[in-house]
Amino acid sequence: MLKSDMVEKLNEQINLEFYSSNLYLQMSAWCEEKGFEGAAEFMRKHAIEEMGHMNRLFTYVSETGALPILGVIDAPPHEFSCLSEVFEETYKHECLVTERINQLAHTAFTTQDYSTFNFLQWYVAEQHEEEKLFKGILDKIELVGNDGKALFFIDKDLADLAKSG
Ligand code: OFO
Repeated sequence: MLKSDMVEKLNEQINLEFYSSNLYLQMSAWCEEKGFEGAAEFMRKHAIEEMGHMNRLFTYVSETGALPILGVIDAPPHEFSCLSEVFEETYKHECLVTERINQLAHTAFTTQDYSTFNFLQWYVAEQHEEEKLFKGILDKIELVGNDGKALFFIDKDLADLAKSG
């Protein structure tokens, strides 16, 4: 049985995962509109992955006899100045998610909710991967620069990444 404070925090995380999914889906639309098809595909795939993160939490809350409650989800931004800004924002967002997961794990541990602490380990590992992934893309963009030709290759790279992931 989960403590009500823990349920509330897990529900907040459910909402944040929805937001992540919407953010990446919205970013995919921006990429598509600007002709970055590879980036659009990558973002769209990642939006689906975020729904997976949401679902995993939803199932856990539900299975422990508590009620998942879906709240209002903020609208994500839909205007970006360039592709590198999009990826700067994704990396910033993933760092925020990591912070939230760490806070959740801390609460679970300090309240001796070892079941939730154990459940959250998957997210701890996943956030490491997510930060690595987005930081890697960002570094690559910074390396090749922001001009058209360079971005063409970045876009191709993202298309490959979307296919392999
Ligand atoms: Fe991108 O990890 Fe969930 O939010």
